[in-house]
Amino acid sequence: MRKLTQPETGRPAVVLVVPIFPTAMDVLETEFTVHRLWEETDRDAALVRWADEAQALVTFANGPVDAALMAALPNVKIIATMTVGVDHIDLEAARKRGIQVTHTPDVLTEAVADLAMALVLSVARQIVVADRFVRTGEWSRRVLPPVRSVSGSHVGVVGLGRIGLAFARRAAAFDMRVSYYGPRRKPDVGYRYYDNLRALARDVDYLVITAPGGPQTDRMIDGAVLADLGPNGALINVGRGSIVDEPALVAALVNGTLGAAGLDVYANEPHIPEELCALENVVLLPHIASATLETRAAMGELVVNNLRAWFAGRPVLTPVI
Ligand code: 8YV
Repeated sequence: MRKLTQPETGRPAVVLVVPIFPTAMDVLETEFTVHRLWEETDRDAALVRWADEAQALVTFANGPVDAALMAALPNVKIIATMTVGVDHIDLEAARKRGIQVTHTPDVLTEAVADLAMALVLSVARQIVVADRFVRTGEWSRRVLPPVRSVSGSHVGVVGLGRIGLAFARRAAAFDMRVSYYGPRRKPDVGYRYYDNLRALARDVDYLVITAPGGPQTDRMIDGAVLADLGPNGALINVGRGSIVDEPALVAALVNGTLGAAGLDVYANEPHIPEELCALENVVLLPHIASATLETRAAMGELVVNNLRAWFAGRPVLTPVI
């Protein structure tokens, strides 16, 4: 067991920044002394109280871990996030402090890819609009005009990583033509590679973002890319809101220079630009791509297993750094 300082219980102390999956929290409670940061009204005072004993931080997409939080808990040696994305963690600060960071890749790949496909279908076949059409009784007055087919259309994947590949498999099964853009061509991948994002946007009907957030992808989908995607194109984002220039996206949707969008992620969650709510051509989801019971349970288990490994002196299962 790695021990620095331990609370009176003899169990290592873990600070939970925000809630994670309930069963994972239950397991943590049985094996660790758990402090719940989000429940503290005086956060600074709580951090001072826990400063000596806290050895681990556990978090989720909505729980940023910045340099100040790490400095306030100087004995923290591992940060375990229940996400694959790590843009909410200051990795540079963690590196400088020699803090191990773990995340939860793989276990969420299929659920996120499912939701990306669901967004493509919802946007293309106007599922939400059609549902409203039925509920409001509009059906008895008129028929809903037909839309373009999904099968036979061309989809561009931005970031052909684990999730991008899982999405591409689904798209191919729907008889979509699949191309992709990313920092490099992937060997052994049958999809067409574009080394130019704007060229891809020009050629496709759907641009699906599965790339990670962070400085490398920050606002890479800008007004020019959206204009290239055009009035018949749709943007789907299950990556991170930071990848898209959100004001440019809103403007393009409002002006009709972009056809449609299906969004699970936003620049400043849970706040979204008000204009989006008034638009019929967007489907808006509250960052739920990984939110299936099976997936969240697996993500929670991986968080716990990473902590167990670290405290037992074994290599962690899914390190970031
Ligand atoms: C979210 C995700 O954590 O793993 C990630 O990086 O974005 C998701 O799993 C989740 O959907 C809640 O925000």
